[in-house]
Amino acid sequence: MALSETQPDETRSDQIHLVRGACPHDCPDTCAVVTEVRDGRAVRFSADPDHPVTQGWLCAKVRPYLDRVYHQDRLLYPLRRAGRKGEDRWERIGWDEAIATIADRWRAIMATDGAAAILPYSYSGTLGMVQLGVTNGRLWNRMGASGLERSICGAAAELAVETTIGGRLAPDPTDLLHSRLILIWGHNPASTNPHVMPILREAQRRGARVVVIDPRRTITARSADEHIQPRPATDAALALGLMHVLFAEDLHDEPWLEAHSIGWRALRERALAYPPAHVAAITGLPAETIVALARRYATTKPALLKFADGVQRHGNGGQTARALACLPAVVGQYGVRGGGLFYSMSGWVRWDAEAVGHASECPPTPRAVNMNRLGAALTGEVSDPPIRSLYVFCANPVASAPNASLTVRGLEREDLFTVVHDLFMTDTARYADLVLPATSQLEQVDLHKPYGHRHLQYNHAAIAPLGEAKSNWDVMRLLARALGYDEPWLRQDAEAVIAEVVDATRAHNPLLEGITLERLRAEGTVALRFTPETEVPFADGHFATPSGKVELRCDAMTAHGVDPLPDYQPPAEFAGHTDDPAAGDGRLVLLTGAAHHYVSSSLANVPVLLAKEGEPHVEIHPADAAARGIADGAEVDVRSARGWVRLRARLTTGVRRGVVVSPKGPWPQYGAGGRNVNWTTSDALADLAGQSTFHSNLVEIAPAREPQDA
Ligand SMILES: Nc1nc2c(c(=O)[nH]1)N[C@H]1C(S)=C(S)[C@@H](COP(=O)(O)OP(=O)(O)OC[C@H]3O[C@@H](n4cnc5c(=O)[nH]c(N)nc54)[C@H](O)[C@@H]3O)O[C@H]1N2
Ligand SMILES: Nc1nc2c(c(=O)[nH]1)N[C@H]1C(S)=C(S)[C@@H](COP(=O)(O)OP(=O)(O)OC[C@H]3O[C@@H](n4cnc5c(=O)[nH]c(N)nc54)[C@H](O)[C@@H]3O)O[C@H]1N2
Ligand code: SF4
Ligand SMILES: [Mo]
Repeated sequence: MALSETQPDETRSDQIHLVRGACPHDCPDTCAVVTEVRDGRAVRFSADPDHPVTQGWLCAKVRPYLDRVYHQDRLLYPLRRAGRKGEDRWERIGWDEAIATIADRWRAIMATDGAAAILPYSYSGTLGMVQLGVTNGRLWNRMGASGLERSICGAAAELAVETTIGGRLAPDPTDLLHSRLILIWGHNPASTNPHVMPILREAQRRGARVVVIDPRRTITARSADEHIQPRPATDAALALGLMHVLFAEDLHDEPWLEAHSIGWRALRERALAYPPAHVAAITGLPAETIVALARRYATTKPALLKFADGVQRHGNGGQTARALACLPAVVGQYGVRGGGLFYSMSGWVRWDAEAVGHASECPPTPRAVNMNRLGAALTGEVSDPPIRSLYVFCANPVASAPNASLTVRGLEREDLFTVVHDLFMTDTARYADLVLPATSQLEQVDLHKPYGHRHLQYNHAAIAPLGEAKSNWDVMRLLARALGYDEPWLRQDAEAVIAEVVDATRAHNPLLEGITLERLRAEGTVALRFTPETEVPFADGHFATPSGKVELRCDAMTAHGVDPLPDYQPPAEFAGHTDDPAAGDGRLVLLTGAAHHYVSSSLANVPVLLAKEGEPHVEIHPADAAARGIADGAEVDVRSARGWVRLRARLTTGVRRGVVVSPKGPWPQYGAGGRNVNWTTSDALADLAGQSTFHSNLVEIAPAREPQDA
């Protein structure tokens, strides 16, 4: 069987073929995958053996992907609510009725309140350009619906990195092989960016030192050469402490700073306020550790700093990301192969915004609602007009957004018309008036632009849609027609959309030279056109900031209400908090990062993955557990100012004292009392970009009490 045959033909039942695709999940690796199809059914799902990053293997969570595609709980037909909201009683209806119902309700809402009363809510069920990007744009723009501030994940770091160095431009992952020192800062690639791990291992074999900075001994930390465990949300202080040592010991790269940055003297002055002893008191690290790390960072080059979004999901996440993005400049590591910053690739190719959304042909977006405030928005924070209809796709906010009890209260509103388009009856879908069945990646066409490597990945449909499932974009096209919009860009099929967006983007981005729909379809994986001059980011010394330099002092921050110099302020949630067991109030900081076997709440209903991940749990240090009378394996109630969740305690010395860890993702409907950890997390916004603050979460933990009280 050759890989050449990429188009299934459902009319013939005797065919066996291999179909190229892309993993759609929110993961930087965007693996190239191959589906083996027999008689119209996918029988094997595996990694492309020839892809330079995928390297022939898939992560533990996506390996059993056919269990998701053919899951017995797949939604196959549109459903209409037949009971109370949340009661999970449904009746089957046809697509014609579903689409007509939505169009009628929306027309009525638009007539009385305007389209601003309709809120589309989506995030990262798939990262495809068509099924997420275009679906998130065109119809809503045409209607003039409310926009969504997409700030649940990494908004603060995205803005901080862009304003500091001019773009989210990371090196090729294989450039890590040139690094001598790699700082993995508040990031857990063994779970969240797995295909970088073999490269890290090889770099270590070649003599590189890997240092992980994380309050938890993650899988990544276990194989590092050094693991540093600061208090949560103190990373900006740690970074400024490193700068203090670098400047004080004359280890900074002054000629580089002079030539390529602005504001380094002001930054030096700021760093003066962070001597090691002071930073030790803030971070809970020995002063010697801070001094040693600074010296190593300055003298072991090339030195690379790699972080992702977990570390900035705190009240001070914006300034944390600013401080981290400044560090490579202080030691002159931007533009050096194997050095610099590895945050994200998203800036190399930015899809032509007009081709994606056609906004210039549409009414202006009336307002943007911060997705972290969904519960608040639905219960009164957003008015004039209030939100009357919510359309959710590629997202599961009851499971994944903060302060879930408020989200649920909003979704329970009888006057709110909610539509959820998903593959499964998620906890969010249970509160819908209409539930629409979505296709899986094997049943839809899309194009992917990874944020962790420098190729484009085309996804062919491998099988026909299950039941009556429809793709996101196909539903948008049906709704557009029902609403009477006849623009050609609301009618194109997915391939025509891809051709339009790729062509428009190629016109202003030489990295896409020679890349067309035809090539993408035929080759599946297409490398961006880097040249020796462009392959190392910033090698030309140019930064696409207003000054053309690294903006250590970044005046753009002022407009965002943030100090133009990085600084350390504890998150508001932690005001007055101490983790000193003798002096504190006994509350602990709860971190809720990635689960190894799920992607957010996606995949957290696949039996084999549920078994591997185990019961929803919380890791706690044995000393903290003993002080609360908690034994290993005991049920505990975890309670914050927002609410509580019941979890199973796992005692481990792998977490810092004062810190507890419960991975995100478990479905509330499988949890005790129908809850997950987001019943405790905060919907307060961070210092920058309306960022979520999941990890700035103080909780009390005690042995579970019966009966459970609210
Ligand atoms: N397996 C798996 N992979 C995923 C996901 C998933 O759910 N599961 N989610 C995907 C998504 S949506 C994203 S955004 C990325 C996120 O990718 P990562 O950022 O790598 O993942 P997180 O687990 O969110 O956070 C990383 C680490 O930050 C640590 N951390 C939290 N607070 C602090 C702090 O204040 N200081 C320091 N130094 N460390 C801190 C946590 O202990 C955690 O180990 O992963 C993606 N990949
Ligand atoms: N406590 C805590 N919570 C967190 C975080 C944290 O660190 N701690 N991290 C946050 C982060 S980083 C992120 S990115 C968010 C992610 O939050 P969400 O974007 O809400 O991600 P999921 O919970 O995985 O929900 C995605 C849904 O999309 C559906 N889906 C998948 N493909 C398709 C498709 O093609 N069409 C349609 N219509 N649906 C599809 C899936 O079945 C799934 O139900 O979670 C956040 N939640
Ligand atoms: S989740 Fe990430 S590592 Fe796993 S298959 Fe998908 S892209 Fe690859
Ligand atoms: Mo995310």
